[in-house]
Amino acid sequence: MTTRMRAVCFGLATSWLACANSAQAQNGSIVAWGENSEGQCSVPAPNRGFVAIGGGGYHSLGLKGDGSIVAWGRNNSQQCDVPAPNTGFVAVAGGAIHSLGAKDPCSDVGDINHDGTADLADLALLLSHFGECSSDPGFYAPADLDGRGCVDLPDLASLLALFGTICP
Ligand SMILES: [Ca+2]
Ligand SMILES: [Ca+2]
Repeated sequence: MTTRMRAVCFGLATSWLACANSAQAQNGSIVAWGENSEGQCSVPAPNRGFVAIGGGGYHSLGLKGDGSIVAWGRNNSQQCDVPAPNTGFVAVAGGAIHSLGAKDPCSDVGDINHDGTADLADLALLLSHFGECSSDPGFYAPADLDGRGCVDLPDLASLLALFGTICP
């Protein structure tokens, strides 16, 4: 998967508190520096696979190539608690104490591989990860359609119910 970084963002507008973010396009890692009072420059491991980033007041956001968002730093208003299901995101941004994520219009129709249709390829993908949970090393979040942490029967039922759906 290509992991070219698409954006460089900055933290809080007051420059003396700003935490600047940059990135290396090769492996999609994030390099952060500056004010780190809330851990906003301490990118969580594994620091790879990011395709876009966003900066909040004292928190930072990274969008991964699998469509999930990683958020870290100050979390006093739950700005780092990405709502479930943490999948299907295509863009991310940070406000002073809030966060924003834009979803792929196809993310809720069972199109796990983002090719525009919920079909056999998605079923094969789901079945190849069936039984995996978020604590498992090979866990593939996009196959966890309901975002409850495991690729299981509700996800399979959901995909079968949406089978054949073409994305808008
Ligand atoms: Ca598909
Ligand atoms: Ca699930």
